Amino acid sequence: MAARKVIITCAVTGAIHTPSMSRFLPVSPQEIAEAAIGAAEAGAAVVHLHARDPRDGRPSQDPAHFAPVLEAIKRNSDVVINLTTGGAPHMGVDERLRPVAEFKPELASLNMGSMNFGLFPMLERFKEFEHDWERQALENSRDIVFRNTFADIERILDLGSGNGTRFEYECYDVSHLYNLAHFHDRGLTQGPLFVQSVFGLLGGIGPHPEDVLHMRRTADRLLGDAYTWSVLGAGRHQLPLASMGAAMGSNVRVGLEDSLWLGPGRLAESNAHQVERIRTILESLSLEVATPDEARRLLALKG
Ligand code: KMH
Ligand code: ZN
Repeated sequence: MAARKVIITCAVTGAIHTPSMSRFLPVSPQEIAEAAIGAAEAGAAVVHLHARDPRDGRPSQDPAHFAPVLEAIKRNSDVVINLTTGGAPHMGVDERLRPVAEFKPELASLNMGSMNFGLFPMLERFKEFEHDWERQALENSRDIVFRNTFADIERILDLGSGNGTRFEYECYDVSHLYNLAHFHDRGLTQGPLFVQSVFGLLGGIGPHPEDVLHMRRTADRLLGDAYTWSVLGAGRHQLPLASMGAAMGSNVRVGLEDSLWLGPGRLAESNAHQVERIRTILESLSLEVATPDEARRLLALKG
């Protein structure tokens, strides 16, 4: 029997971690592009991208900060590019949509509900911040709602269907699966739905194996064979949950957006290191890593 192909997504920088937390976090367009290309060479079929202002590393949705990243990646790799519509939790939806509106990517993230985004336990562990915006992020982080109303979601779906962009549906809890099923039942989404289930962020579902089982069973019940599953564990849960998901039939997501770590107390020196780690685990489970073109077929992307 042929081995199952597993899509590795690598989320290379995100908007949650800050440069003072790890000197390995990619910040400049060149660093973000190199990190994405390195991840692709290590086996990632998809790179999920945010951009940062190179002056101080703060998250940016300015297309001018994305353009050089996309050019460099496309010159060097056929990896699937997935652009964020989440941006950073403090941003409004207009700002968050700028890169997807401008670049019309094959794939983009779509967050399936509003939630508290509990950054502060993680931010509090870091005492020394080089930039004021990092300190402010810590001060504000108890009081932030990551807003994804039904109107916001519908607007992002509309934008995608106009551009041929498909989505990585980020589901941080069981209710987000119900929201996705609602849109699917209304005919506003088309399968295969790429469901990224996110575990271990305060404000969302926890990282317990029972949580993974519950999300899987609920997605099966609500979405049947209309969905393709992927698992993301935040922080130290990254590798254990990706491994558990893979053994249960999921695709996986790693990268410095989701975890700065390679092991206890050991910072990941690159995104590629995390991809190599999960790749070794997948191959030990007799699974094969999907190429970008295989991912395009599995997810029905426009290519
Ligand atoms: N930081 C991840 C858990 C987005 O970019 O739309 C969620 C994320 C959101 O990737
Ligand atoms: Zn993201």
